[in-house]
Amino acid sequence: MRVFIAGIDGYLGWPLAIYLSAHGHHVAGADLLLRRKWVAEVGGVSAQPIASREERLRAFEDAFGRSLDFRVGDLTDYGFVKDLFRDFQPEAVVHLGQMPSAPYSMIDQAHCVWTQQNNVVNNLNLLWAIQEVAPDAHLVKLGTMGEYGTPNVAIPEGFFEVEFRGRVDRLPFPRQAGSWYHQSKVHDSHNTHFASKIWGLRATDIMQGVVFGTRIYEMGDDLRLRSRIDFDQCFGTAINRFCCQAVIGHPLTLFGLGKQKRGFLPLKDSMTCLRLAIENPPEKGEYRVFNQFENAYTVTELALMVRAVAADIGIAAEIRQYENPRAEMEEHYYQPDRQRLVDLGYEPTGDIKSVMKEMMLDLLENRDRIEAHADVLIPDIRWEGGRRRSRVIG
Ligand code: USQ
Repeated sequence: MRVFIAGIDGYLGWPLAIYLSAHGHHVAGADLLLRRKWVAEVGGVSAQPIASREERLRAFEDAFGRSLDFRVGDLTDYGFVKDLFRDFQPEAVVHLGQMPSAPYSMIDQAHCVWTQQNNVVNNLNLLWAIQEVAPDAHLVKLGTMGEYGTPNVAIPEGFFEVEFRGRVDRLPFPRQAGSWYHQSKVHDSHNTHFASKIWGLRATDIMQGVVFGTRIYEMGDDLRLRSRIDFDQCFGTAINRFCCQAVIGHPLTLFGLGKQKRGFLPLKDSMTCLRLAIENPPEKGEYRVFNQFENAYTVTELALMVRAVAADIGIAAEIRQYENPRAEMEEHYYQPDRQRLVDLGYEPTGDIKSVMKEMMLDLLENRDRIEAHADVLIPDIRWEGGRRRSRVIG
């Protein structure tokens, strides 16, 4: 299948290009290389060194014996997007090309507005380009489990049947985002749903949980194919940060009570799920929603697992509670469904400790890089506004 990846240079986009190519798909993509700039802006660095775009292209050619059409450009520039679609004629479009960090979107007015403008406009451009140039193409849009928030009832996959004043309907499940970034994804969901309805587009909106992992099998031993892994307060997500912290002997940073529960999934599960969505497109005019995660865990459960795995490889990791810089419920009900991908053949990894071990062994080789940037481990971006470093509370 001809698959276009928007955001092909990112944490998910680059592994997906390799993974889909290894599974026989014809891939092309675009990226403005902004992730590299954002991480530098917040003082971070990828714990694993990553190759430049040019080195990545050479490594791809060495691995697959063909060149990769990976263009540098801005998805908010409609002319750029339309030209790409005319040249490549995609059958599937995977949209991973957005600003993905909740804390980054909370820094100040400029970061909030930029995040929403960039994310909402570039998704609209992809929708328009599909409708004008490739109307049969299937949009696989990366949303987030965080769109739902943490309601005190079970979370279905996008829609639920509701009875109100004696009448019944199937309606979108309420979205209650927890950051300006998550809110941008809610806008995207509404726009994508609307576009499917009026233009008859096919779309899968992926409500993905928090991804972790340093590599996928298909990267082999070529270090130029490796993905980035961030550990700063903005682009480092919980398990990735905990593993980086463990290997340098920094306490694992639990925010607040640490009883916040989220869906998590290894990088390789994310790749499998995206492939299943791509290879099983919906009918024209169908907008469907998949909840995509391996399992739900509290952050304390994860920190304890990281500590246990660290102990197995001879590292004594300490867990500490820090003031929570975010406005979020620290103890809550959480029961999201995850059936539609299983119905398509997804088999959740199960043993996530083995993934954590693989990560820590990879990260041990790059301890110096993490140590040199350890000051980005303690958060200071606050949801109530302004900046103040979180103190230890327990
Ligand atoms: N947390 C800690 N300590 C840390 C980092 C995070 O306790 O050092 C806690 C946070 O308070 C939060 C939870 O872990 O309750 C998850 O935080 P995160 O930074 O791992 O993930 P989040 O900000 O929710 O965002 C990430 C990705 C985003 C994606 C989202 C999926 O950055 O792109 O949309 O995960 S979800 O969380 O399901 O919305």
